[in-house]
Amino acid sequence: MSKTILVTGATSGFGKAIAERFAKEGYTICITGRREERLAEIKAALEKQYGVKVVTLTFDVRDRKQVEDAVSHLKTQVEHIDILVNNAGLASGLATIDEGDIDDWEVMIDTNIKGLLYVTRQVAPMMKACASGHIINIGSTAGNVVYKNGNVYCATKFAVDALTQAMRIDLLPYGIKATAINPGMAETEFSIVRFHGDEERAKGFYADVNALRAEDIADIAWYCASLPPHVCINDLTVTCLTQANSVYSIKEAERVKPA
Ligand code: NDP
Ligand code: 8X3
Repeated sequence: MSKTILVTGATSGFGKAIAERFAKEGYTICITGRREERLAEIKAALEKQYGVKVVTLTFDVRDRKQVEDAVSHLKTQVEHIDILVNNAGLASGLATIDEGDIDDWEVMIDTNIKGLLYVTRQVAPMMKACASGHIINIGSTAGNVVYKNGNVYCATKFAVDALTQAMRIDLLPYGIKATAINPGMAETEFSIVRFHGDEERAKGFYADVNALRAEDIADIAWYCASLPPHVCINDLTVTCLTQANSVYSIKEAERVKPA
């Protein structure tokens, strides 16, 4: 019987790449997001290319009832969830604490913290019942070190770090692994969303930094998931070569190239 992975926020970026990486390994794939058409396209592509079963669930992680209904439906489609990747998330805006848009703050807190909790609360009991499973939370370097204007987004990712630690403790007796993957700058739709659809500004953010790709994070998720049963990566921070942490980065042009 094939193993099953549930990836939230799989309509683009990391989530989409993680779904594809695990489809390549023969997993049954459950993908979620709000954009139904994209989920349908990804399902068709993965089924065609890898011959795996793909289940799509269209819901907003901020809506507790939608999350409960979606996971209830999922239970009729798959027997067990081996891996949950809590990936759905976003930054909205970049402003000082005295000028930030409170609506942006609500969206980030509701998605990155409460959404992650709603999904986990539904899936963790399924894993507990089988005394096995792996929860991979996508944190961020923003959850290691706060950067200027990052305030609330950083706070949500600090919360993801705390919750990953908490999950590892609470689920320890049941053999359930909890891993935080903390990426630095990666060129996905992330900055387009952060800058409220300003694609030029988003492009400028990644100019000449050779940022991480979604596929890099997918390979890392696969690495964490494919280790022997007794080995659990607790947290893993990854940046591109021109970034040291969430505060310090340079441009490719500033890097001394090997002779
Ligand atoms: P993308 O914008 O490309 O993908 C975000 C995904 O999250 C989409 O599939 C989106 O789906 C989903 N999503 C957002 N809000 C909701 C919601 N309310 N309900 C359901 N799904 C939602 O960005 P990334 O792939 O870069 O981001 C993925 C995760 O990685 C996020 O948690 C982000 O904070 C984190 N991260 C990103 C980094 C980066 O530099 N790119 C670095 C470190 C961490 P849809 O819109 O269809 O609902
Ligand atoms: C996303 C990375 O540095 O853009 O979590 O906040 S950063």
